[in-house]
Amino acid sequence: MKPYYLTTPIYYVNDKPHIGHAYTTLACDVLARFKRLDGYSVKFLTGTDEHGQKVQAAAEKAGVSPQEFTDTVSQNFRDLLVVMNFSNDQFIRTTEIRHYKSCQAIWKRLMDKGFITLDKYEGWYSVRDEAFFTETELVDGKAPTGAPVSWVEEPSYFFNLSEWQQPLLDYYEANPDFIAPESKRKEVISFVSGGLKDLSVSRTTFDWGVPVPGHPEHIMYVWLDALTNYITALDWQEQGAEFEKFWPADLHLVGKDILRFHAVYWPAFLMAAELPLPKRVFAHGWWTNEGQKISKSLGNVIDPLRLVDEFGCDQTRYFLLREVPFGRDGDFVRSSFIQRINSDLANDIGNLSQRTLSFVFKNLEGILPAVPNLLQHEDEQLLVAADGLLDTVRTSYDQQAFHDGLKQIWEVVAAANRYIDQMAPWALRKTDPKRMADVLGVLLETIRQVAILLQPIMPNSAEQLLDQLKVKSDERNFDRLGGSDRLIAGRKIDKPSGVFPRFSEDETS
Ligand code: ME8
Repeated sequence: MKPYYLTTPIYYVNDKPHIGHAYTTLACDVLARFKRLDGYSVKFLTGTDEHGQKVQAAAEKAGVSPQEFTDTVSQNFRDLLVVMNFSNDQFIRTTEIRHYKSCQAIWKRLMDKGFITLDKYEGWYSVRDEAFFTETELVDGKAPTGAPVSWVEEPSYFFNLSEWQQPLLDYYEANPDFIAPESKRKEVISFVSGGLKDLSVSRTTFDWGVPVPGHPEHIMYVWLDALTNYITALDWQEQGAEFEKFWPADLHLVGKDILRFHAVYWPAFLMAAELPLPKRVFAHGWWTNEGQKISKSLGNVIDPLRLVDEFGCDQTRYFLLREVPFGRDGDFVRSSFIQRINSDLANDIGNLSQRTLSFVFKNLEGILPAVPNLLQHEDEQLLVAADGLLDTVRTSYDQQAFHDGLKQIWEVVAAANRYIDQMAPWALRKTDPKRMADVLGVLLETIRQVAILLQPIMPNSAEQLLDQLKVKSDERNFDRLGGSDRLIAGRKIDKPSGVFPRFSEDETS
């Protein structure tokens, strides 16, 4: 089986999980599930970033040690995985001993090659971004993100990032798919073309982090520490078999605010350490809430646990990936969410499957009909569309264009709804029962393919649909799609029940 390794950012534990965390991990989860069903051996990594000044300050505020603090808060992120039905293969924490070893090993490599040297840092630092800024980068005395900055003067080790400008530009040019979407790729190229400064990679004014080997008064810069998680998880420092199998990563999925760290610093560290570079870094956009920037001070943070509680897990998963083209910023509008639940899910696919299955249950004694051998033009049209879905959806997902993949699936659902109205099996019941069974066979086969393809997005609902269609669990992989396989006739279904409930606002609340 071909390997496929994909990662989410590791999340800072200074805060509760919010929609941003759920969104990135969701996109990875969908891709991981898709690739598994498509015959890949997948490793899907997520975890928590537990060092740095920001986390240390949060622990102090909570009145506990950083370790106790991270033990507690990191759990919130693991809880989110369960609630959102994420299928990660590993959860890494940067406070694990093996991660310390891995960071120290990469540090030694860079140091031995002469790429890290001791000097003194004088400049601006934003704790919120855990990033350094030059005077000219500041906007009204703050970081470009609006975070406060403070003047820092301390001895520091520096990584010779400036020397990696040309190798990075050459790499971007030779690997046009390395950074996506295209607009973000252009931004990175223009940033790097403007020249790179050497990067301060150690701090001495706090101690919550990985000590620099041989100089424990220095703590490694949290981003060098954090980025290294992607190879720690494969036990690269112990020459683990997983490193051999899965590195370089196929995809690092990140939010747009942290693209620079993944598309500039990380590849430079890896080149310097003579390790292969990841194949692709994709930066998604940011959500606003009903038109407003999301911020704690505005009190409009979107809690993914509440969304799942109110609207359902699969509904939330579907909405987040369908509503906004992945890679662009998007606005969370409650009424649009409800609209999608009622229209795309309850009406389009929910009704299609419910009325087809009910009809079979009532009129064919619940025995699944076969897809006819001799197809009429309309049957063929619908089946050709269903058979073609895997290829088009795969192409979209490979570009992280989840919204496009879903649109294509819904075009087939719409075609099936038109087909049922046009063929009117209820009218054929008396006049031509053989044709009625054929029509139902074509419909059920279309629903089967749609349900198999929807497993990565809505695992529970797709499972229920496939259960109702009596598709066995070993018949749900993508090698069963595309016309090579058909619905197995003759199996007896149970009385169907609706899989996609309507959502109505509780008038009393
Ligand atoms: O950056 N909409 O951790 P983090 C969409 N530890 N995404 C959003 C968002 C919004 N409104 N707000 C935040 C870190 N995000 C580092 C990563 S990786 C080696 C280290 C996204 O907890 C944001 O883009 O701050 C980022 O991907 C994630 O949520 C928050 O990460």
